[in-house]
Amino acid sequence: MSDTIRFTLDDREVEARAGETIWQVAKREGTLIPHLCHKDAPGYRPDGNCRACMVAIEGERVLAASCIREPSEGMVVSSQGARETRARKAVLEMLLADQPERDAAHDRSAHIWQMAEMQGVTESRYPTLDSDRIPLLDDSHVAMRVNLDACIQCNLCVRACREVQVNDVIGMADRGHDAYPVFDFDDPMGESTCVACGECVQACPTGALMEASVVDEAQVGDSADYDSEVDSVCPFCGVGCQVSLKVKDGRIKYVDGIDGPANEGRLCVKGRFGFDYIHHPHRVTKPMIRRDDAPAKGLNVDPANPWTHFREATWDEALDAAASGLGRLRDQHGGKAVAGFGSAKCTNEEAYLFQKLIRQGFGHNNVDHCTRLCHASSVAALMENVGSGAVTATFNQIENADVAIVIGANPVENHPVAATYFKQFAKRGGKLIVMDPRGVGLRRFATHMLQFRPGADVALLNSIMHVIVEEGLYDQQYIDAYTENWEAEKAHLSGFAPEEMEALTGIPATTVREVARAFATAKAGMIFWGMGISQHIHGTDNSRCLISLALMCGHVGRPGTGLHPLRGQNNVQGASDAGLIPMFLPDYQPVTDDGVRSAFSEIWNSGDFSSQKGLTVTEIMDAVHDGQIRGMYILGENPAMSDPDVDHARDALAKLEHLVVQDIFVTETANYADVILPASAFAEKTGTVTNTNRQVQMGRPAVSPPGEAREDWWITVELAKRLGLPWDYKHPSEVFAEMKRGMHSFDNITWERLETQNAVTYPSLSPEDPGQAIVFGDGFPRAEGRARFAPASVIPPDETPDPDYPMILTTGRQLEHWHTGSMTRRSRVLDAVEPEANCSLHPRTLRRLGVTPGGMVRLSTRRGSIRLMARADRAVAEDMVFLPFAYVEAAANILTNPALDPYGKIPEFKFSAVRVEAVEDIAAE
Ligand SMILES: Nc1nc2c(c(=O)[nH]1)N[C@H]1C(S)=C(S)[C@@H](COP(=O)(O)OP(=O)(O)OC[C@H]3O[C@@H](n4cnc5c(=O)[nH]c(N)nc54)[C@H](O)[C@@H]3O)O[C@H]1N2
Ligand SMILES: Nc1nc2c(c(=O)[nH]1)N[C@H]1C(S)=C(S)[C@@H](COP(=O)(O)OP(=O)(O)OC[C@H]3O[C@@H](n4cnc5c(=O)[nH]c(N)nc54)[C@H](O)[C@@H]3O)O[C@H]1N2
Ligand SMILES: [Mo]
Repeated sequence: MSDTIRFTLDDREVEARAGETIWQVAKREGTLIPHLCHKDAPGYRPDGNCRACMVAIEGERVLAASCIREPSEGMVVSSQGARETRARKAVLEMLLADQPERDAAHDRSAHIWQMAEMQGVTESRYPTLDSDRIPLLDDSHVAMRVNLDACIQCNLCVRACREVQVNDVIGMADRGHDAYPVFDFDDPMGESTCVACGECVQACPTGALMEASVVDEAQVGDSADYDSEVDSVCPFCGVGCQVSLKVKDGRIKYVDGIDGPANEGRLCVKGRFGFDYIHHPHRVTKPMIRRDDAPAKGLNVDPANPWTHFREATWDEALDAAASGLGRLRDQHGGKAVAGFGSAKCTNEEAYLFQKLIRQGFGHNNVDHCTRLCHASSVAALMENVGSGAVTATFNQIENADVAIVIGANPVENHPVAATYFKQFAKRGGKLIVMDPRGVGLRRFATHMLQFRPGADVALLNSIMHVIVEEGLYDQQYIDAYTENWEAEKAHLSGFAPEEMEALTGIPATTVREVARAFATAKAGMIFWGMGISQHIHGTDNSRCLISLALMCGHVGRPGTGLHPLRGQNNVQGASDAGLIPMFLPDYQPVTDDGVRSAFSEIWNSGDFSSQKGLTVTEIMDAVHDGQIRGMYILGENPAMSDPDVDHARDALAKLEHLVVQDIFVTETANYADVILPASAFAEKTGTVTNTNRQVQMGRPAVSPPGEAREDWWITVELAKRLGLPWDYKHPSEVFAEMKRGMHSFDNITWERLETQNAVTYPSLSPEDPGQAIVFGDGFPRAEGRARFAPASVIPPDETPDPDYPMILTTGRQLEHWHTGSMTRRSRVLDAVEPEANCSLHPRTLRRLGVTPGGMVRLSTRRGSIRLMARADRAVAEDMVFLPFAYVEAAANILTNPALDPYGKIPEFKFSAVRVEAVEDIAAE
């Protein structure tokens, strides 16, 4: 049987593919049939409720809604005849009768007006209905406006909220003509559980739901009133959503999601509403030099005047000062006196130039970035046992899975668009196994929620694998063909019966057995993980267990299978690939390999540099304290907030003889600078970034950098020249071309391709191949093509609770804020939603401490203490505190333990012993 259907559309013979509707075929053939309740975008199911797309079908008495009707063989369809055109006009006229006048419309360019124009409808013959039934304006949300007088009950917002983003906030109240969308139980939008992804606003065809930034006080607006629109990539997380930035008068007015390979049009609150940090008055717009009369270096937390200790300078003066300060240290003490932190927020080209500057300009490998605090341990385990640090499958592959594990990750808040796919997977019957000490948002969709003891991952994962071995559920064929060290792993696991591990994990053996069976017997299973796995002194062991689990079940290399550490920063994958790592040159080629170094010396046309692995982020800070490192160049990182035991890091920054900081704000780190170089934000520059899916995407400038701020790559090149390097790049495309010479991952990916296609996944096997979503189907990039089982033993956290510090502190993130807050606390919408430093404790714990929710507590560890507001949250275990690290006034990292994982050198951000006290008690002390 052929899977195409032949039918006649407007006197032409056409073909429909399986599952295509008449509307879709018509569109493909060049006829746009008007549509309102139907959104032509991935994820939107046709609903056929508005009747704006009626067509006539020969032999049928009534007209059919083309958006939902599939053609059948030999069908004769007419879309332009008098009868259906008249019917469609009538529908539009009836709907327009109830719309505000176009001049006073909430969105003068709303889809409904375009459709009316297309159908030749300018005014309505029908009377306006009684306006009493219209609910009043709802302006309770800072980011969106609800004006239901324009609502046509098309149900798109409900589908957007429930089916596309799976947030389940919007529903329809009442029936028929009186139906209207409500938030939760008819709450004002701003008081509902809405997470402000804005999908409903993007879907609404009338302007009933609008971005607040598009309408004026009178609720009148025009979404087409912009000067330019630019396709680029979201600057926040590693999902890499493609965005369309609408620019008016040199400012971003609003943002739409577009059909990128990772996001298919979806966005989250940060991507859609968090763009305005780039217009904040705190932007550094001129190069700055520390004043001669500035006090000793330290934190100046006066947010109103972060510039106090600096004076403006010209670019020439600032670059000369920056370069001569670093150059002098190099000349007096050797290149190793200067180290660099590059950025995962900048582009691939910028990351590449940064590591090249340190290696070529200073002769060593003391260059690192925030990956060290992030997935360093995951990458160490993946490199060691799989032979490659990147994901083996895109997160979107969950569409083909029947079971998925999400462990130590909170994607609903931290990778919200990826989470929409996870939620859809669960809704269509996929088995979702969530493992986290905290009851994270995804638990609502989980078939199994294992809320286990923090730090007990190895015990839990080994016990799952024990069951798989004991019950013979492993995939012997796969193991024989593609792995090594199985017998050792198998023997090792015998000591981890779930009945015995229960005391450590808190998870009943029966649950462990169920989960083991569900994962091992599935046809296709995926594993996703995050910081709950990586940020431990046994982070590498945690990841080794996940790798072993996937391998023994043969869940790698096929559709719906794979290992996926959810990468964090927008370009942490790319920055790591580009060699912003002390042990690796681009593409993870070891610095210790003479052949590799000589290949790069040749590309760079320069001499050799150190064959010694460089120091990592926290080791660099220690080396500053030891006096070995005296100067630093820090690009787009904020270690004065993000490093563990941050007082130690701040003291190191203060001790530096020369610090050059290149950022868009005077961050806490920039407070310690001698020279601040004003950079351009992502929306102001050209360059490529690589997301968690290995998708290389093109970022384009939408607006100009403010004042004299310049693109990061330009600044690094100017510094390099002043440090005596023969660099003459004039455009990022030249840097990209050079990168390709040393990086096979970019084979078949060219700048020109990215300019036209926006995204290519690596590896791409030919100039036409969009790239491989799944890798390692036929073996691994290791000896004999085999991945390796790496048995892991239980290691307790570095610091365990005791009578002085009886509880467990865990740190992490919240939906609205980005890391150290530098960007999101300067975004109007995001800061309004989450304005105050907070931590979360179980309500019973709060009661025991005598703290009412919203009251103040003091948290103290062996490193220091902070005060902040405490929230009640049943998702947190009774002996734990969850603390986000975005707030300088209560900086989480004053408390955290800098103890490191020996392989990944990642600190134990997820476990410290802490004391919690009510602030009233403190006052009474
Ligand atoms: N909104 C927002 N999104 C972000 C970021 C942000 O700052 N804000 N940052 C981005 C970056 S760089 C990263 S790396 C990602 C991080 O994204 P995630 O990995 O989701 O980040 P976290 O919130 O740090 O921690 C994840 C989970 O680990 C759990 N956990 C704590 N201890 C343990 C443990 O011992 N075992 C296990 N299995 N789990 C544990 C916590 O309860 C938490 O739910 O997010 C990215 N996305
Ligand atoms: N307690 C605790 N600490 C943690 C973690 C945790 O879970 N708990 N997580 C760790 C993890 S996973 C990470 S990734 C790190 C993140 O640590 P950082 O990377 O230090 O944190 P960010 O706030 O993302 O810093 C990015 C900086 O880049 C600047 N910036 C943004 N765009 C641009 C640009 O285009 N050009 C330039 N030049 N600058 C730009 C921002 O203003 C900001 O200062 O934090 C780590 N620290
Ligand atoms: Mo991260």
